[in-house]
Amino acid sequence: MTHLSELGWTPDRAAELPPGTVPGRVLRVDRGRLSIVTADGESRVHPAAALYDEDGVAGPAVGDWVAVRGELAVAVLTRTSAFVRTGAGRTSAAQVVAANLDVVLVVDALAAEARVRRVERYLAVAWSSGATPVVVLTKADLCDDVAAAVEQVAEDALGVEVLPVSSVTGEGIEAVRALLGPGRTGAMVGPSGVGKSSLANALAGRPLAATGEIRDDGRGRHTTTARELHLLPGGGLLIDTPGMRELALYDDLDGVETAYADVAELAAGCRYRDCEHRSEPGCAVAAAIDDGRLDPARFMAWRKLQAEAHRQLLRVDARARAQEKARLRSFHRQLRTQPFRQR
Ligand SMILES: Nc1nc2c(ncn2[C@@H]2O[C@H](COP(=O)(O)OP(=O)(O)OP(=O)(O)O)[C@@H](O)[C@H]2O)c(=O)[nH]1
Ligand SMILES: [Mg+2]
Ligand SMILES: [Zn+2]
Repeated sequence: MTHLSELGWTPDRAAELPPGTVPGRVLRVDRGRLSIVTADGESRVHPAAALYDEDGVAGPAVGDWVAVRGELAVAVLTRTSAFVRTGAGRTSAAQVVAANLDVVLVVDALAAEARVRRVERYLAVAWSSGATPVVVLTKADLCDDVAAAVEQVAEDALGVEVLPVSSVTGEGIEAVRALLGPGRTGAMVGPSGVGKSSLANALAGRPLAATGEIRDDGRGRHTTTARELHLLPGGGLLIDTPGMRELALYDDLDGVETAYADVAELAAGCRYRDCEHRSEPGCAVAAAIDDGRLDPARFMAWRKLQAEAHRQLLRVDARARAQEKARLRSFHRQLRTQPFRQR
């Protein structure tokens, strides 16, 4: 018998359970079958067809709580957070990568190039998940100057914890474990080959997941092929995901405004319609940051997503794109030099 709280269950979810059902947490989704864990242990169930919607985001995802009756999952309980990957084009649907997370571990390797830019994109999506993002920089054993690399990333990921780790030497593993106390759920997201599964194994102290070399021919082989929730010995829950080659961000401003409705609402209260929320008088966003109602890191993420959405809209217009690039450069320069008022 597993205590439900050990699976991350919170009593307030009980009100949503239809009569005659028990709660189960989704460990894995395979071709329409769900591997779940309930108080009685692990089993496989079928999801009721009614659980799926056109967008595909309502259907059960790894980390979801489902209401189970016999061998059928009859409802997906309201998510308290979700890491959602939006489609690359206008037509492709959004996808729930992992649900009901306390923390999103944005994983990248200290050995890789272009780290900051990559981490930035993942962080932007992580911020809209509703869970707390943390950056985990792996392969510290391969990096000559870990402190400098951490500092560089931390500068861009304002307000977000940045943890260097090595699954080989064990450096930093305890700090990650500390984020995943009993009943707390984390999901690892990041490119293929950065060491997500290796980190899962290091945290578990035993091989949970297959790991592998990535090929250098650019074709890229993904070692992990399915998202899966693992129960860690210390009581935490960890979702391992296959590397994402390309993390498409919102390609429309509406998506950004929906994910960041709180910031958008604040911005609507600024004195000037075209307020850039820098130092304009009557800026409601700056006021909210000052008195602690808005996390400055969330504000920064919103800004970056907005810039990204703009860029996506302009992708067919080369000239506009060049102009946009110049604007973005100065925008990022400003972000770095802006004397940010920390709480
Ligand atoms: N030196 C060193 N190598 C590591 C470390 N962590 C992982 N690796 C190596 O990096 C390679 C990829 O590791 P994986 O854990 O499979 O990477 P992944 O992020 O799970 O990759 P996908 O499943 O494809 O998304 C393997 O050869 C690992 O041995 C580390 O901390 N140090
Ligand atoms: Mg993997
Ligand atoms: Zn403003």
